[in-house]
Formats: sequence, structure tokens, C-alpha cells
Amino acid sequence: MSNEVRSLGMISPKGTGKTSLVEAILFNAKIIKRLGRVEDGNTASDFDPEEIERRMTLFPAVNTFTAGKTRVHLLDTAGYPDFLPETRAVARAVDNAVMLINAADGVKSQAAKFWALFDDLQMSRSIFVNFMDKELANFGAVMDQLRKAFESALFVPITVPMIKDKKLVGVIDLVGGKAYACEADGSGKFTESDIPGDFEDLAGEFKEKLVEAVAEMDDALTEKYLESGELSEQEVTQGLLKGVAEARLTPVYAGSATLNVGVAQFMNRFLSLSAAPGQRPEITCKDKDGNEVVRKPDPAQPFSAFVFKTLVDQYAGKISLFRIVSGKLTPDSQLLDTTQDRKVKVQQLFTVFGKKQEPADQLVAGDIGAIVKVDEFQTGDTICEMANPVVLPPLKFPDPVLSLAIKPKERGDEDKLSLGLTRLVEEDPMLKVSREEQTQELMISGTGQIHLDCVVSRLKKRFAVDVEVSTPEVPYRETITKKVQVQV
Ligand SMILES: Nc1nc2c(ncn2[C@@H]2O[C@H](COP(=O)(O)OP(=O)(O)O)[C@@H](O)[C@H]2O)c(=O)[nH]1
Ligand SMILES: [Mg+2]
Repeated sequence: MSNEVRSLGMISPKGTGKTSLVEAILFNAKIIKRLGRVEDGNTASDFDPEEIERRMTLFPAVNTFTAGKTRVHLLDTAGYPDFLPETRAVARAVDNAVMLINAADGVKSQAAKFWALFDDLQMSRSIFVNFMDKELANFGAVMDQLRKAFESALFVPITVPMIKDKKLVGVIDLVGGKAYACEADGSGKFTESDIPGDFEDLAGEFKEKLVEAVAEMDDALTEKYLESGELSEQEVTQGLLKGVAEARLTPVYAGSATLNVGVAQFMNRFLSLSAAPGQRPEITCKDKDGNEVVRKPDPAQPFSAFVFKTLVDQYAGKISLFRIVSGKLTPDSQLLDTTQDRKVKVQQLFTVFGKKQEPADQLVAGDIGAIVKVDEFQTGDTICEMANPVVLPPLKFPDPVLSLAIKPKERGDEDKLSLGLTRLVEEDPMLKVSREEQTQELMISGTGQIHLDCVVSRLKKRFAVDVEVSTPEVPYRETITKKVQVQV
């Protein structure tokens, strides 16, 4: 059952098209009826008023849907550096990362930060070379840049663009050896055919790179390739599956998210090639006596999960988004939050789609879901079955780098500010609130200017409190070692 779950996080720098690609995937899967645009503020993933106003993703969004027999957890993340710690938490919750590249810009130095994150978490990963509709886009050049930038990786083209008269007209699927002429109107419509004569050379060149890489995956494939100079479609698929599962090769796809070209072909291959939960490495954690124990992504193991994100919804209350590491979970379960050392009764379980939650009967290892209205849960907490308590490796959130003094513009709004900050701290593990000892100023600390700007703006939008922020009167020590209760 677990093998029918796939999770993927769009994880790359801001502006590479993550939110647009999520939108096109959901549209093609007929989960949403209309292809929203980031510019129009109507995408499935950027639904928070602050995100709509800024036209950028600020918080991770989960979109769970069914594609054929597979339950897909498609997560969008923020690419701006201020929000990287939270993106890292999402990376821990998914089995596959998809890194997007703006083909017109090429591989930028920022990409290295994300790549290092994937390496650190030993993630199975793919590349989507986006913006292929731009005149300056050059797929071959991006492939070369990738190889140069990340020397230890083996990049394998899976779909390549067809460009005619400087226009992106479709993609070629190298594994199946078919061409897909795509309509460039966002509809996602395409026609399958044999590879047209004028694209045969291009396809042949990239197919050779693909087969060469796949032949390295095991001795039998190497031998066959050396003997006959080719591999069958079945052998190629077999080698790709092995390479991706062992995170030894990185499939590369091409297309345009906003024109919805190459997206269906990407998703089609991705679903069959990407790592299933059962292929992820086991996780070493601690039992209640501090001994090391192992949890495998197997539904038959004892239940364990961790909360990777907390949201506070005006109506639904606290929403704890979690990833199941091992075992399974059904509604009405008595559980243990081992981080807080508290028993918790969980009545209902949900899957998440953007801002909506759908009740679920059962979730298994590899699934991503939500529990609502459990006040005890905090981001990073481990949740387990009562009989088998463990603590999973903690999520890391760095110390803040920027602190500002904060006060309400209107006298009398102190309580509103205090309440607002308390709520925002619950949702945002990168935000710290404290009081400066000498001056008694109330301080907010975070990862950067944009992060704290968002805090100020959300206080106004969600809690109707106008605040003034200023540089603290005395230089503030950025390391905050203890939590401070907000009391204004
Ligand atoms: N021309 C073109 N524009 C795109 C493409 N993908 C995204 N965009 C635009 O690039 C901007 C950033 O896209 P967005 O999805 O918000 O990127 P994110 O920050 O990675 O989520 C938006 O204005 C999109 O409309 C693409 O393939 N082609
Ligand atoms: Mg985005």
C-alpha cells in the first residue's frame, strides 16, 4: 500500500516557477478547474492574503490528490532565503525533491544552497528545466551547467524540448521514444506521435546520454550496453528506477509551467520513476531510555510521525501538518507526543488540499496529513503510538539574524499585539519574541527583513493591529537562548 504513495516538494530559488508548476500539475490532474496565475493571485498554493499581495510563496502548501492508483502529496515551498529553514522542514517530510531552473537565466549560484540541502538529507531528486518558452532558453546549455556545478551528480535527460522557429512546440519523451506536440495555451492538450525527422538528431544525442548513464547502474546493464551499444526500453526503465531509488542519478525534464507544456509528460514519468516511501533510508531515533532504535517507512512498523508545519486557521483552529515515518494511523487514536511528553487523543484525521482539509480513514507510512485542534502539538514534535515511544531527529531552525523593537501605533492595542504575536509564533518557528532587559522594549527576531516585514503586515491583516518597528535602542544580542512569554 505504501508503494502507492508519492510525495514531492518543489524546492528551488524564488521565481523559478514552483507555484506555477504545481498549478499546472493540479490542472492536468483535473483537481482544479482553471489554471490560476501567480500574477492574478489565484493559484491553489499561494492562498494566504500576504502571499497574494506579494505575489510570492511565503509558507509551505500541501496539495494531496489521487492520480490513478497513487496518492500524491505535492508540496510547494518558499524559495526566498529568509524562508529556507521552513523549506528544509518540508524537505524532511517528502521523499522526492524537484528543483526548477529558469532556463533563460541558467543555473545560478543560489541553486547550490538547495542542492546542498538535498545532499544533506540524502534526497531523491529531479530537475525541471522551466521557462523553455523563453527565446534565450537553451536546454543543452543548462544540462552542461548542471554537470559543471554539481560534478558528483549524474544528470539524465528524460524529456527534452522541441523548439521550432524559436517557439516551444512540445517535448520528446526519450524513454518511450515519442514526441508530444503541446498546445501552448495553458490547456495542457497534446498529440502523441513518432519523433519528427527534424528532431531525430537532437533526440538521438540526448538518448545516448540517457542510455550511457543508465548503463552505469549495474553490471548486467553495463555488459549489455558494451556488447550491443544499446538498451531496450524495459532495461532503461529498470536502470532508471534503480538509479533514482538509490539517489545515484538525477532525471531532468523540460517544459514551461505557465504555458503548461511538457508538464503532463513530466508528471507521467515522474510518478513511475520517483522514490516510493519504502525506498527511503530508515531513520535512527531514540527510545525512552535513550537507546538507538530504527524506524522504517513500513506500515507494519509501530506508528511514528513528526509535525513539520503548524498553521492557525481563524475557523479551524490549530492545524498540525505531519509526515508519517512508520506504521499507520486511524481516527480516534490515543497517541503520545514524545517531544512534549504528553498523551494526546486524536479524533479525526485529514488530508490537505491548499486551504482545505478532507477527512481521511487511514494514513500510512509516507503519507502527509493534518490533525486539527490539538493544542499540545508544536512544529518539530514527534508523535507515536503509546506502546512504542521514540523521538525522531529534531528539525533544525537557526538562530535569528535580525531583531527589531516593536510597539503598537495606538495606545491600548498592547493586548491585541500580544495575542497576535503569540499566534504567529505558534505558526512560525523562525520568529522569536522577547523583551530587552535594559530598555524593556518588546523585540521581534527573525531570519531577515522580508521575514519581519511579513510579521508586521500579518499583524495588521489578521489581528488588526498597526505596529511601528525600529532598530533597537541598544544593540541586541541575536542569540536568544530562552523562550520568553509575551506579556505587554
Ligand atoms: N514565461 C514563463 N514564465 C513563467 C514560467 N513559470 C513561471 N513563470 C512566471 O515566473 C514568475 C514566478 O513564478 P512562480 O510560480 O511564482 O515561481 P516560484 O517563486 O518558484 O513559485 C511568475 O510571474 C510566473 O508567471 C514559464 O515556464 N515561462
Ligand atoms: Mg511560489
